[in-house]
Parts: sequence; structure tokens; C-alpha cells
Amino acid sequence: MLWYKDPAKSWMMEALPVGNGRMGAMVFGGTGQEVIQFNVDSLWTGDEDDAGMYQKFGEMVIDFSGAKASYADYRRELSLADAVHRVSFSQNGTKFLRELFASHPDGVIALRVTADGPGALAGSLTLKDAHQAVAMAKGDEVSIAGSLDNGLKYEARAKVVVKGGTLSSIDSKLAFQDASELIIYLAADTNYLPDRHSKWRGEEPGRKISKALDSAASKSYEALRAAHVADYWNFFGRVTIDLGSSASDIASRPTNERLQAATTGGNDPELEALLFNYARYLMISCSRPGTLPANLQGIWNNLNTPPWRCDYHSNINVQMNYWLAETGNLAELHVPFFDYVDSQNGVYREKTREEYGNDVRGWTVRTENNIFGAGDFKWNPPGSAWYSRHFWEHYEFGGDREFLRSRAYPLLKEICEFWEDRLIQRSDGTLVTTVGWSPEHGPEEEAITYDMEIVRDLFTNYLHAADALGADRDYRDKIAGLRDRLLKLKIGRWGQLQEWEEDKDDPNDDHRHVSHLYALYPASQISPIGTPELAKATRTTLEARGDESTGWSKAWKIAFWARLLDGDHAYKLLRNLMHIVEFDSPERPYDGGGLSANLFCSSPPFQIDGNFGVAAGMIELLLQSQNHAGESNFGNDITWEIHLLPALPRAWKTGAVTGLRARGGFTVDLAWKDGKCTGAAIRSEIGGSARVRCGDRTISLELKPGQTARLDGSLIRQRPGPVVDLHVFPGRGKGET
Ligand code: FUC
Repeated sequence: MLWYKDPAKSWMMEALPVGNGRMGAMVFGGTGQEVIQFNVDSLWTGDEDDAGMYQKFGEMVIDFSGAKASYADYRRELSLADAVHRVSFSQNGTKFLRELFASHPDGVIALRVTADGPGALAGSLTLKDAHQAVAMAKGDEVSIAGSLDNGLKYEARAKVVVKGGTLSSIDSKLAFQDASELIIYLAADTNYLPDRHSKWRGEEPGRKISKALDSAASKSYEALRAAHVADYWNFFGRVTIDLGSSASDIASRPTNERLQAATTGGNDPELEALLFNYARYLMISCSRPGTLPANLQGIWNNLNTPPWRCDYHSNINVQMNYWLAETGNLAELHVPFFDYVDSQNGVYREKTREEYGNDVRGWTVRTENNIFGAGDFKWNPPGSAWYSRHFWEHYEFGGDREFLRSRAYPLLKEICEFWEDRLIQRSDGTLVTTVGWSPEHGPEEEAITYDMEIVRDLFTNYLHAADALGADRDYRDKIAGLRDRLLKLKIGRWGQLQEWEEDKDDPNDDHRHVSHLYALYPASQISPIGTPELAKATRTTLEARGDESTGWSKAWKIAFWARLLDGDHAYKLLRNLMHIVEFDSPERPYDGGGLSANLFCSSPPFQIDGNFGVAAGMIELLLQSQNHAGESNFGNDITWEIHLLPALPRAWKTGAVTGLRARGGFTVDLAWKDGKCTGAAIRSEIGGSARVRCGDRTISLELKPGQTARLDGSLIRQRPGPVVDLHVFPGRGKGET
């Protein structure tokens, strides 16, 4: 739970987010006036040629009489257990309670306001539009409606149900009097459709809103909330984490005070666990099947000219948003990203041909991207290949062969074709990438390491996909041949991994992007186990770059250090990030990344990639699954190595985690004590084999679908020899061994 003793004043630093995937809101919790600033994921200016911007939608403002009266016992909280925001306080002896949640099943934001004195609620409610439409109140509803310059229509409506009092509509407001309870439903939408053939327009927003309001109002408030909690818990309940207990005098403080204490060096493992769980909460709140994917701020934005358009940045940010999805057991929430990519690529193909020539197959993206296929800023040639890694990972973790066959494989193949047409052959036969840019850093030239690594990764993922499906043998062999000729990674004069083909890295460079370590994470071309010399070079690079940077950069570095199996350095970065950021303007956008009181990760300013990236990095400390064994064979899947507690920080002495996912379709529970694994349960969702590593011991595992293997940590650690038997206990459920 996040909780505070005062209402929020700052949107970015203090207000608390709720969301149902499509709609998001930031809640302030003022006593005399409640402001609920809301968004809809598709409210974008721009079109196929103009990158436009993600827009603020509006605000629902409720004025309560007695606004200026003093209050006591104030508490504002966001419970991650049920995704409900609550505000409570007392005024003149009357207790007030507000409960707010964003329901995915019913498509509304619902707010219940209660007072324990009869007739204590009086005031008015209105909607404020961020694009100058005037609110109109009629009956029990108030609405705003309009269209943006690009013709996109939008509408929002709030419906109010009053108990024990009266409601009347006056111009732009609904006035309530003598009430003991208010229930307010807010619905908002646009007529955006993620389909180019329909010119990006679909059903009128008003019709969608009516459906949502009718559905919500036809249920009791309790039933509406119960449906919301059940839906939310289906995702949130899959994972639990225990990183140790905090001292009770710390754990009992409000969240901002805890963060303040952590900033000055206090230990608070429960706050670390809260930050982890908050990322899962945010993902569930801003990315649901059928919605647009999480943008730079998820879904939450209170400006019409937000930083970096609040867009889909293809050179790290949108990808980082989804690093948590597979390992954190939220795979369905990855789907909006796949749907987005598939909906945009018709435009991308045309723009790519305009940029790179008519004979180039496939497509790629620019750095800044909107929801109509348009981009801005520089082209990011390997952007599409990086996107395709996400499709492949969805298969790696979940084993959905139909997804692989119909969606991941065709994409991987098409992007391979793009690079087949774009690679340059040197006189000795070596293949290099055409002019590119190591984001956002250094010269533009051939054979940039970032480009080379991503193309290698693409070819490898394609090969594994073709092997898993037993498809396209000739093309598979062709890509294998191209991959063999790609320029190899280079270690430079001061032992660093070279960012460019020429050995010109500056050991004093502390740039936030460390894109040439893509091979270490999210890819697995470099690892201390598989490629120790390259791993050493990445360590040298990371040490030179230092820890200080933006929020998202620190998050990435946590994952890098986890992959280097150095949990203590990763933890140092986590603690570095867990400091309170004191200002809310983008004055120093490239330094000092931290958290605001509402635990939003701030570069500064707020960027949600850091929240998701931190959680993904924390998982890499506890569980990794990679392929160190080499290649797959045609007709076969890869055998993954599941690494238990690969980089446990010493600070997380004793703890447990349940429900994490490993490649190959496994779900893993783990416990440890005094830094040592005390046991693990590995469940195969789809049946298959894996190697399991704990320390320097490995064992092989072969499970049927639904079977769980329980490993006793002491057995893994005490038996001699590189391979030990799996100790199998009877399972808990049917079919479990
Ligand atoms: C890239 C980064 C910036 C920022 C922006 C959204 O341009 O270099 O730090 O995160 O994306």
C-alpha cells in the first residue's frame, strides 16, 4: 500500500494513478475539492505523417461545501491488493470516506463518497475539458465532447447517483445536496480504431460510453467493485515477493517518509518489495488486451505538450516498458504491444521504402512514434528487429505455437529480409550494418555495435523460431550463413566492449545510453557463463560509465549487473534510484534519476519505463533463463537453462518469491535463507525439458504439462559433481509430481 497524510498538490510527484488499460486517472484527494485528472490511451493529435502528441483529456472536479473548513485524521492510500484508492478524513465531527477504482470489466472509473452523518454531502461536480469544450449537465449526467484538429472525436461523461439527498443539473454542473452517499461513474473514449484500412476511426465515443455507463450502473456498487477486484487479482495475485522485513518504526510510516528515509540510507526491504509490486500494478492498470500499449508515461499525462510527446520511443523506452511482462507473469499484458506493432506496420512499410528505397523489403521505425504509423526524429534502423525480440520472447516464455506460427515467425522473417537487403559486404566477406547511430550518442556510421548486436539477435531468434516450427529450411540456412559472416564484437584498448567498430570509446564518457550492451540484456549473446571475456569487457564499460544517470538508464544498469551476476552492484543501483526526486520539471532531464513521493520513476521528469525496468531488473537478480548451450536443431526447441538466484544481493539475506516465469514455459517459486537457496518449485505449464542451475551445479529436468518439480536446495548444493539428481516430491495438486 502507498499512503500519505496529506492531499496531493503536485500531479507528477504526489497524485496517485489508477487505470483500467484504456482510461487512466490521477487522484489528488483534496478535502474540499477532489480533482480526478483523467486520460484515454488513444487521445492523440497527429496522423500518418505528423507524429502529433498524446493529449491530456480532462478533469473531473468535485467541490464539496465546507471546502475551507479544517479537517483531521486525513489519510490517502492506494492499495495494491485490490487496486482501490481511498481517502478518509473527518470534518466537524463527520467522517468522510472516498473509494475510487478503475474497472476493466465495466470500462468506468467509479467513485463512492460517503459521510457518516446524514445529509452531510453537498456540493457540485463538473468535467473540465483540456481542449476547450464546454461541459453540459443534463439529468444525472455531465458531459464534454469535441474533436481534435485531426478529426479524432472524444467524449467523456460522468453519471451521479445520490443516496438520501437531491441532485440537480445547472448549466455545466451537477449539484448534490443533503446526501449521505454519492456514487459517480466516469467513462471516456475516442473514436480511434487501430486499423489503417478504416482510416484509424471506428465507433462513436458516445455509444461506447453509454454501454459502459449502463453496464456499471446496472450493478450494485459492491458488485462492480467485486468484479474489478477479481479481474485485477487474476493478474496481481500471480506473483508474491518477500525481500525481508523492515523495522516496524519504518514500515509504519507514510510512503513519502519511507522514501525520504531510504534516500538518507535507511534500510527498508518492504519498500523495495512495494516498488516491485507497484510496477506490476502500473502494468495491469495501463496495458490490457484491446488497449494501446504503455507509452512513456504509461497512460497518465496532464499536458497537451508533454515531454517527448508522451510517445512510443523505439530506442529503449517502449521496449523497457515490456521487460517485466513475461518474467513477471503478465504475458497477456504484453499483447497490446504486439497489436500496436501489427496495426502500424502498413504505414511503416511505406515510410521505410520512401527512406531506404523501393527495393528494400520489410520495415523499420523512427525514434519517436505515434498511434497512426507516423514517426519523427532520426530513423532507428534496428528498432523493428528489437520489437521482434518481444514477439519471440512471448513464445519463449509461454510456448504458444500458434502465436509463433501466425505472428512472431512472419514478423521475424520480414525483418530478416529488411536486413538481407541492407547489410553491406566487405571485401573479405564480412557483413556489416549500413550507417546507423548508437542511440543518442556518437557518430553516424557503419557497423555500429548496437546495430550489429540487434541484427545478430534477430537472426538467432529467427533461427530458433524456424527450428521450433520446422519451417523454411532453405531460408533458415541462408540466415544462418549470413549470421556467421556478421562482424564480431570487439574488445578495445582499455578492455571495454567497443561501441563502434573503431576503438574510440572514451573512458570518461558517462552517457546515459549504453546501447551496445544490448547483447548482455535483454539479449543473451554475452554472459559470464557463456562468454566470460566479453562479459569482462561489458563490466569494464559499465564501470567507466558509472551509476549516475536518468531513471530508465539506472533501471537498465540494474539488469546489466544482474546479468553479470553481480547482485551487490545491482542493489547499489537500486538504492541509488530509490531516492526522492525533489522537483517536478524537466530541468535536468539527463541526470539524477530517482523516485517521486508517489513512487513514479523520474528521469526527471516522470517516465514509466524506469518503474517497469526496475522490476524487470529485480527479477533478473532472482531468476534468469538463458541459452548457454548453443544452437537449436531444425525441428526442435532450445533447451533453456533456468538459473536460480543468479545474483542475489547480500542485502536480501532471506526471502522468497513465487510465480516468476522462466523461458520454456516454466513458473518458478523460490526461497532462500542467509543468502542460500533453501528450495524451489518449478512447474512446467506446457511440458518440456530444462537445465536448472544453482551456483555452479546444474541438473536436468523433464516434466509433463502441469507437473511441478520441487528441488531441495541442500541437495543441489551438497552433492558433488556437475550434475546431480533431481529430488522429486509428491505434488500438491492433480497431475503434479
Ligand atoms: C530518449 C532518452 C531520453 C528520454 C527520451 C524519452 O531520447 O535519451 O533520456 O528518455 O528517450
